[in-house]
Amino acid sequence: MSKNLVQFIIEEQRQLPGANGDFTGLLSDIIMACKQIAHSVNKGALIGVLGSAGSENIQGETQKKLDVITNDIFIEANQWSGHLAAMASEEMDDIYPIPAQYPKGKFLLTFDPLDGSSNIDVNISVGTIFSILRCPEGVTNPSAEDFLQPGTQQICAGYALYGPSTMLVLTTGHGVNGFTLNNDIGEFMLTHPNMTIPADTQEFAINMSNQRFWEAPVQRYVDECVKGKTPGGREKNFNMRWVASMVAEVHRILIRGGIFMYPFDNKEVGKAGKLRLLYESNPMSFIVEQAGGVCSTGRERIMELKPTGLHQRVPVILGSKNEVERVVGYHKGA
Ligand code: AHM
Ligand code: MG
Repeated sequence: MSKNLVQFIIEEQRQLPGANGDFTGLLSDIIMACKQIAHSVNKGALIGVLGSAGSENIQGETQKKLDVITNDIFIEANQWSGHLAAMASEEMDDIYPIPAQYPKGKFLLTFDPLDGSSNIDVNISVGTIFSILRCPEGVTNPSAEDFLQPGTQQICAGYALYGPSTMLVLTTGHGVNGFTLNNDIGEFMLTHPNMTIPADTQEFAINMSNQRFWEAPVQRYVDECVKGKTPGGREKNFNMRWVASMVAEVHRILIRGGIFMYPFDNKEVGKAGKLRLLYESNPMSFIVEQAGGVCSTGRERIMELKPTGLHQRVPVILGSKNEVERVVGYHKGA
């Protein structure tokens, strides 16, 4: 029988010098939160969780009921056990310090509790993204500043995908492994060991309705993909997908390769793209790089960016190495 996720993490932790059960404990809480979210997402209209919450988050986006519910689930599951010093989420303006009645731990957690939530009312895949950082040495009451660490400092990143089956995909910096939720026994089982992204691909993902707002290098790349062998001058023809759920797009790329872009655009002044660095782009970059892919803004490696704000947005170009490097090359030449 294959391993379950907790067994896998315990075995991985045994390899790390000086590690204690803290990290395994934290991951168990995150796993529990993802199972609860899977349950709510799966029951949908039966338990009245679809539709708008009638509120807005700090990004000015209308929150769905499930955005709020899943944020609460993540907080409830992770605040009590003494592993965390604070949390930050797409759905909260400021950081969430661990309340005084609970012990404080040495980790910081960032998350997007329901990524792709515009899909929820139409019953299309959504996900949860999370990233674990160390709380800086000597800090017991972290501030937002303490979260502004480059992605290279992440010690773990993962996502849960609520699709036809529920999956959890994880890296601690030793490759990427995928687990499928067996609902009969309530455990995530290792089903996709050592996930790797092929270096070449014939599939691209981008929201084409933003085309007029892109910069010249992305215009050129997508134009060539669309035109393929003739008249595009590429050695192959391309296929396109857009799920509008980054978790689903990254998962597809981990399974069969591809390139995903939410690039710089000039749609709204002061918003460089759409995806947020700390709880979307960095964790996905950690996973994709660990699977052999590449992640860039077009100009810089995403994980080397020094964050400037909790909800900072960055352009994202990620996936199969040879295609991402081609787009980066077009930026250099521009
Ligand atoms: P969200 O976290 O508010 O759901 O937004 C992030 C999502 C990504 O999952 C997806 O790639 C992108 O937004 C889709 O954006 P668009 O609707 O502009 O195509
Ligand atoms: Mg999101």
